Amino acid sequence: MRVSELLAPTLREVPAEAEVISHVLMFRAGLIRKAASGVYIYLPLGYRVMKKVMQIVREEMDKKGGQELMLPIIQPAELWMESGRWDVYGDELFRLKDRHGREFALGPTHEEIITDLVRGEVRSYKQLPLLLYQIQNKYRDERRPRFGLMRGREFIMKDLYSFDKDDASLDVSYRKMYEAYSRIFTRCGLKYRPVEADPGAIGGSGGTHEFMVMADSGEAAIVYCHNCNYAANVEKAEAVVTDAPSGEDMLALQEVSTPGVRTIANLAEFLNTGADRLIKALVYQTEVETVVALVRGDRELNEIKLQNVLGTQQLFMADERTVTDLTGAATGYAGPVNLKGARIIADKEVTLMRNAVTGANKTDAHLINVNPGRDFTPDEVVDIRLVRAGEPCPRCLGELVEARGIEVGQVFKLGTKYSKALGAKFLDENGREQLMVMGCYGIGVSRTVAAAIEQNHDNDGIIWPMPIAPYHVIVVPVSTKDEEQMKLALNLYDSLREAGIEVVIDDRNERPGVKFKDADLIGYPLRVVVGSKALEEGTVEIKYRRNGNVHTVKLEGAVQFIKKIVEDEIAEHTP
Ligand code: 9G3
Repeated sequence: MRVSELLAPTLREVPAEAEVISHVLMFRAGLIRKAASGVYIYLPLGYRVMKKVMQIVREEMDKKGGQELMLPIIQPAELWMESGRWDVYGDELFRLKDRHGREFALGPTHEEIITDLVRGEVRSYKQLPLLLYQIQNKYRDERRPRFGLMRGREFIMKDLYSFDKDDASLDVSYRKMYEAYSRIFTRCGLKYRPVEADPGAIGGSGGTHEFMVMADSGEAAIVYCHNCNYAANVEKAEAVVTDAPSGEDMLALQEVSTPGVRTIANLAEFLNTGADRLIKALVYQTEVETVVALVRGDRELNEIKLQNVLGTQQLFMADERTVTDLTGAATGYAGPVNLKGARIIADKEVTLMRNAVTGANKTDAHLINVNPGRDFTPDEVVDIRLVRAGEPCPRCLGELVEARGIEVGQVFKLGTKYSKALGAKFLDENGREQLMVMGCYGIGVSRTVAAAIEQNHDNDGIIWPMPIAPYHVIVVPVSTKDEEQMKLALNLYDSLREAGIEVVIDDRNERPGVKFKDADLIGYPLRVVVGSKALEEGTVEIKYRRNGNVHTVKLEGAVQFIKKIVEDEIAEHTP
């Protein structure tokens, strides 16, 4: 490809709304343009990268016995009503009507339609397991589309659904997908981690893992163990209680005046004690009740864990009015002692505390020498706190480390949630009717491309890993007006193409500095400069985008040299 003919409109300026570097760089490098909020055009270079990721995904899905099909984007509302999800997803579901007034959704995911297909076509255990997948646009009307391709309203997803005859067989399908995902992200040249995750609203029967591309800009916080292979999304990470119950004698409960002291930090300072001696009481509301969650003062509540304990759709911090109605005090003075009208959920650690401090349910007052069991009894004692770096690993008690990541894949065991709702059954070995056991497995293809950039860039632009680069090499003739030089450059370009290397030649009549800046911005892994030395000495300069290393190479050997680098780097990422 000649750069003079390529639609790759590079820009110096940064788009005003861009909040993350991948968005900035994809826009500036001419990979994408915005069509509407959260809806993007993939320009030729951007789409080449997408296609590479899709091809890797396709190969690994096929290797595991996945069968590619194509489901409709337009899905009848009736199926969503049958699963009960037509009303669950509210405004996030793009809805439309046809000319007859029939209702449809633009597919945000395809559990309903695939289950409908399989219930109609599969009768016998002999036809199972089935692994069916597609790579297709998905639609979700996000409240706030953000971060460019990271959270679009239209995005490319690979979604595979597994149908098995029992749980043991589901385990096999799940493991196959887990392995395939590991291979996919390795082959893309990305640093990633599979982590245990919270299944969230989709529910299901058991395990779920998320595949995280590691990047400091990532939205997801994870912890992993230094010692063993435990890794989890912090939403899910289990807290370990290593402390023994305190041996202190219980002192007499006492109210103290704490005027204007409402925060944990202020209270610890005011009483000259550690935050780990305080009990933090957080008032929450769900659609059915008010609850008070208790965690040690130096800990943070994990709202996801609390929501799972409560089993509710909604969870939000109570407003001032609710807090005042409940405690009879201003916010900042809630506590569990003599509190009526709310369920008290205590973190496990709280029950080990002795002579602790809590709010007195009275403005400007706290209680000291509060002892769980003596002064209050929680309705439930559970793990509801956030786990942080430095804490012990729940598997081996090694030390946990914190990191950030971008979720690019997820694997779920669904169990019979959808097969039950839609009646997807088969006849087993004994001729008895059974529900199919399902799994679902997603990869955000467009998000993977954005995540690759978040992980691989510098101040000058993108640094593509070789396996997903839009082209491997750019040939830059320094002076396009110099006919001899241009001829050598074009010869090299032709030879590279013939050798199966993906190459562009920057034949534009621009200053070399402009070409170099664009090459760095777009992030071709290799740049070959054909300058005066090509004629004088028969050499060209080959520069690695990733580390800036430069090699001067004889023209005759240049193709071999480049081919070796390209092949070695792809091989390096092939497990
Ligand atoms: C919806 C809307 C948004 C959604 C969903 C449904 C997320 C929804 C979860 C999944 C689970 C898996 C198959 C591939 C792997 C992930 N957002 N989810 O179900 F109607 Cl509007 O999509 N699906």
